[in-house]
Amino acid sequence: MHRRHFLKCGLTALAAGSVLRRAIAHPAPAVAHSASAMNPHAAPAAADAPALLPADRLRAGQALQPLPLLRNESTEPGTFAGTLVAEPGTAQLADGPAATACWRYNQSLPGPLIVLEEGMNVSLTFINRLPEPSTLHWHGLPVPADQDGGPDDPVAPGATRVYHFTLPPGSAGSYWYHPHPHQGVSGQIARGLAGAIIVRAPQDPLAALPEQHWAISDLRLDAAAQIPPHTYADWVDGREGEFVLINGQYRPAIALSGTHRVRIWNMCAARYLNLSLPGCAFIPVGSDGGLLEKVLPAQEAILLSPGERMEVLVTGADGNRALTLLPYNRHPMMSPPPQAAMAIAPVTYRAAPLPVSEGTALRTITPLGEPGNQLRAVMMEKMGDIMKNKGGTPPRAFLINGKPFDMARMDLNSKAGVVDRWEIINATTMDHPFHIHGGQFQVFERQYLGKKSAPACLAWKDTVNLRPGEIVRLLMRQDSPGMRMYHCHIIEHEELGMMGMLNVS
Ligand SMILES: [Cu+2]
Repeated sequence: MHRRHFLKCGLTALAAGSVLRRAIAHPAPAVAHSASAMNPHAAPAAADAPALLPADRLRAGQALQPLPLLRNESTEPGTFAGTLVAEPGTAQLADGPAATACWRYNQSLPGPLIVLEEGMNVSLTFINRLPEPSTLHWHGLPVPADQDGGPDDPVAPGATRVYHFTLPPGSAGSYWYHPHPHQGVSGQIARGLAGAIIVRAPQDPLAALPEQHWAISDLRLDAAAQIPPHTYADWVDGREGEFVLINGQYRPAIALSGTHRVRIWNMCAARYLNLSLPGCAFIPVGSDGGLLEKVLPAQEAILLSPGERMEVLVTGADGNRALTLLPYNRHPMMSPPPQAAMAIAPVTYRAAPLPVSEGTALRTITPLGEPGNQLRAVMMEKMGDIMKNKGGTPPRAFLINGKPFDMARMDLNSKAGVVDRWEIINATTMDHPFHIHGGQFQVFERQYLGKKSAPACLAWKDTVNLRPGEIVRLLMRQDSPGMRMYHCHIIEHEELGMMGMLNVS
């Protein structure tokens, strides 16, 4: 990393307070421009970065396999009972003798897909066979606080924990599960622990379409095809595995048609997925919390920050294409931003008449209405502290409202049933995806580069990206009392302090 880069980092983020004042006074140009200028185009490889597995050693080109399904052990209607066992194992990702040591749910990478229905009584038994505490967090699902697998509720190595919840009407959507232990998430996710959830609705205008699921994760593999420890840059920027996997497969061959309803999960710890399929376009029909209010216009690319999901239809002409990650600059501090597009899967696309058109109503989403409570979360970083110490793990210098996460401290207050108006401010020089536990929210305004904008339609979300200097305003109602986390979903930032607790009474 260039010395000049350090100096600039130090100058742009002297103290969280001054950054905040500047971000509010001049919402962005200063911050955004200096951040992009800070990225050297050819940053030298960090001293602690391992040699990587040559990409041609990875198995590629096999047909995309559907995610394995978690078996419902219950025969009672309206009930789902399943078991997830987290344990160390191996996966044969590369040709040659070395299987990759990884951590998996039910020996599957990613974990099995859990398909549920609105109204279901769900019990999920978690057996922790890892050598450290873990939890299962049901990302985005409206489950009671004490069933949400937060860091306050660790499951010890060797222990079993049963999570119970009932899915309310209107909760259909694409969700996921991942570990959320205190100070241990990044290592567990980097080793492969995550899985997808789909909740189905009794009424769904797209129910007749065949589905395709792209659970996208990434993995770093060293020359021996093993998962190496975090580098210092991984901690500062968030760790991006160099190998992007879809349903656990490297560059799988995808057969796609215009009738497919495609659900996409970004399960990466830090990688932003700026997806495009040159020659085709994506038609957004769903967000984190299920179908949008209406079908949106086709777009050439869709951006999913870590933790986000989308449902799309794909339109275009017949042909052999490449699912591609376009460069997206999230302004990392130590790593160079991507300069080139990266093909992640060959796609054979077959055109078909689209089942819906732009503007078609998909469902009714009732606006949450007048807020009864105001909450504010300002994401900050003390870059000077981070850059002072360049070995091991950086200090806990990623903050919300001036403080790193402390499990003994409630940061914000809310009441069950009351609509909270959240104002989230990114007063840092990097992008951060903000996630709130407990259910879904409605973004109603963004403010970036001094301009306010509203979303294209009403949508349910639980994770929203904020660019440097950006402000997002949203409404959310917590439906049950208890403690809820909110945090940056770049897993390393969360672990280095960018998290807080909401006390819902
Ligand atoms: Cu972050």
